[in-house]
Amino acid sequence: MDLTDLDQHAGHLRRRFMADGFLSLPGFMTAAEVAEVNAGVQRFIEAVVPAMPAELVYYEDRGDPATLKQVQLLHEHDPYFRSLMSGSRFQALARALLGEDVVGRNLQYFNKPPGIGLPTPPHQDGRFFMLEPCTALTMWLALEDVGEAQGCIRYVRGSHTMGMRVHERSGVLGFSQHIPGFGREEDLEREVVCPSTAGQLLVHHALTIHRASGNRSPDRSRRALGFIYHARSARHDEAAHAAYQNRLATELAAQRKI
Ligand SMILES: O=C(O)CCC(=O)C(=O)O
Repeated sequence: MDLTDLDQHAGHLRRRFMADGFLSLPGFMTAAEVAEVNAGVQRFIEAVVPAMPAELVYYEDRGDPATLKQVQLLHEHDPYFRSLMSGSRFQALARALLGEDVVGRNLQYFNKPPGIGLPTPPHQDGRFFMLEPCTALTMWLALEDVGEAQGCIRYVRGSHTMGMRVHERSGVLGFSQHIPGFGREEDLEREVVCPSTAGQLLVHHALTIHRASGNRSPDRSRRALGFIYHARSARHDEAAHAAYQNRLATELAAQRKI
């Protein structure tokens, strides 16, 4: 999808996004574009990750670099990822969907390594954002084909209209909070399973409940990039956010998880 397509379809995409709380755009990137992003990710993992602070890099097993599961703030550590975040099609889409100018907050790498990648617990991203109002979204770009066996994303359709659910500590590295009451009938019957092909973009509102299974495949990874944008008019409580991140990093270090 290029910027002209985006301009043409912006109204329709925004209506669907606001109604369902998520959007799925197969072929958002071509195979050649995804290959370029994958090369950028590989270079980043080899050249940049080793020098990054431990609280930005998570492994399923921190003694084994092959089990890398998450990296935060790629755009703050590398010009290529900065250019994907700002002045890009991703940013233009975020602006079109939120209906106003946006601020790029985080560009993350997600993986679920074969066989050991853990489930993503049910949560609403807005719980971590410290934003008022919670006008924000996350884009999830599939860097390879992701089926149910690898733990594709699942969204609860319409959950963004029902407010913030109670969250509590999950104990899962990378997803610090979860919704303990998830699994009611209305959660499960509205849940949409979203297998994706490489280059497909999923977008969800910051209040949309989502989760994913673990990676049961013995030999296929499950790599993706996550882009977080919020509306420029939303107030971000920088101090509360930094305090939460610091507390979390201290706990994770004490538990020897990072
Ligand atoms: O990749 C995943 O399983 C979860 C991603 C996620 O929670 C997000 O992008 O908000």
